[in-house]
Amino acid sequence: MADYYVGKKEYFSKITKIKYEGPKSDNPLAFKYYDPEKKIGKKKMKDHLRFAIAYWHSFCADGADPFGSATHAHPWIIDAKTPMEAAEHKMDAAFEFISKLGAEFYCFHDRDMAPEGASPAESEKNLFTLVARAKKLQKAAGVKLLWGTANLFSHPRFMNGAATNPEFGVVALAAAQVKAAIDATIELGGQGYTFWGGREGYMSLINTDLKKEKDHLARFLGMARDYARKQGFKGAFYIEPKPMEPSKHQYDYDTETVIGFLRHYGLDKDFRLNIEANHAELAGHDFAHELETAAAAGLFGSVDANRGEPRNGWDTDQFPTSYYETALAMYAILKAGGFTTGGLNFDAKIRRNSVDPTDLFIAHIGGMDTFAVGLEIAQRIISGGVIPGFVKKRYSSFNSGDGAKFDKGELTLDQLARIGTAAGYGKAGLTSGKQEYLENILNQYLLGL
Ligand code: XLS
Ligand code: NI
Ligand code: NI
Repeated sequence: MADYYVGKKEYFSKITKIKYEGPKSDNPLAFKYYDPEKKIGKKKMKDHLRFAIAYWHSFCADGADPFGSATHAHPWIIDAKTPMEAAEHKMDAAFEFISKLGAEFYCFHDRDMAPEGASPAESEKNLFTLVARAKKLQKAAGVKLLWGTANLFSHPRFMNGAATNPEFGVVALAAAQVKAAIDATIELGGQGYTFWGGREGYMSLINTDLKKEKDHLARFLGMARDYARKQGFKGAFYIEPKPMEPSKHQYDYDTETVIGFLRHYGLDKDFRLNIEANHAELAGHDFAHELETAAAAGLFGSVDANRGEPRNGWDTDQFPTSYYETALAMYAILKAGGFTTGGLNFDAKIRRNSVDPTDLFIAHIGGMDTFAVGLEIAQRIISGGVIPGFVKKRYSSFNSGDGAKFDKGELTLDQLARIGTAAGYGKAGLTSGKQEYLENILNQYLLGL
């Protein structure tokens, strides 16, 4: 029996299961570093990394951009007679691809999977016809759902927002979509449900009631949470921060903003962060900064694994290629205890001019290898001990005596000041931060030395 799924027609017929061949392999269709069964610390690589494929970029996006039409002629669209038939073929292609690649998970928007109908009821019917099919294909292909979501940004009716729309009627239509997408996620055994606030923000303050819109967003999220829990959903809810694009300003600007928002509205028990590398960059942060910030608040959840282009100010959604970036990201993730419900979702797309049929495989292989290397380096940072040991020692004056009392909140400002005055200036504070030394060590780990 083949170790992958093929439907009525084989869409990637020149490709079979992608295997690990090791760093010396010159086969572009093999993993060089991602060895799923290899143990890193206590877990296998595949269980640390929990790779997911993004349905929208890989099977729906066609290479079109604001300056030119589609360049990717997907065979699963061309050979279909109706939108529903196209959706079925696309699903076959998706599960064939995911299982040949050996990714364990996928993520989808409602409209990626099923076309919108003439009414909300027809849209829901379309979705559930395809969800029933996806349920069978998940089983046949050995693939699971990491998270589901609703597309509340593509259709013109959402041009002024979804949950934050100034018209109540649009908010209600957004609810109909989210309710169905939650039901679909539950039906497919999804481990999470994501909210990316595509158009939940503003283009201009001059026509916007900012407070009302933020209140409405929180109200809507709370309602979605209550509904899903009532239906028995035990998974995680994620908010995916992004500072801008398509809006000028989005309310889920960055991790710190989202943490404040969740706490302000009492949503922090159920919602966690889904952090995207490219969005971190757009907000002026390092990817690892966003991960550590979420972890520090106990709200780290999942990752949209991609990269930006530092010279462009938009969401280029490229496949990750930097070991340095994935090493620091995986270090942050390991320190946070690793993934539970989350994983590494490739919210990334091949370039408009990447038109060879193998390019989609090669892009994902590169992304998976880049994260596998990042994981290896992160594990070296931890087991090498120098870097975490340095950080521990750097704060060791808070381990005992008055330092420990301060940490526990047992000192008043008056007492603290008296300790400082009594100790005098001496050499206080003149200790090296050793940044260059630690950076050199990190570079040694990067080369595996
Ligand atoms: C867009 C977002 C989107 C979410 C899912 O920038 O990254 O793809 O991940 O709605
Ligand atoms: Ni994303
Ligand atoms: Ni994005």
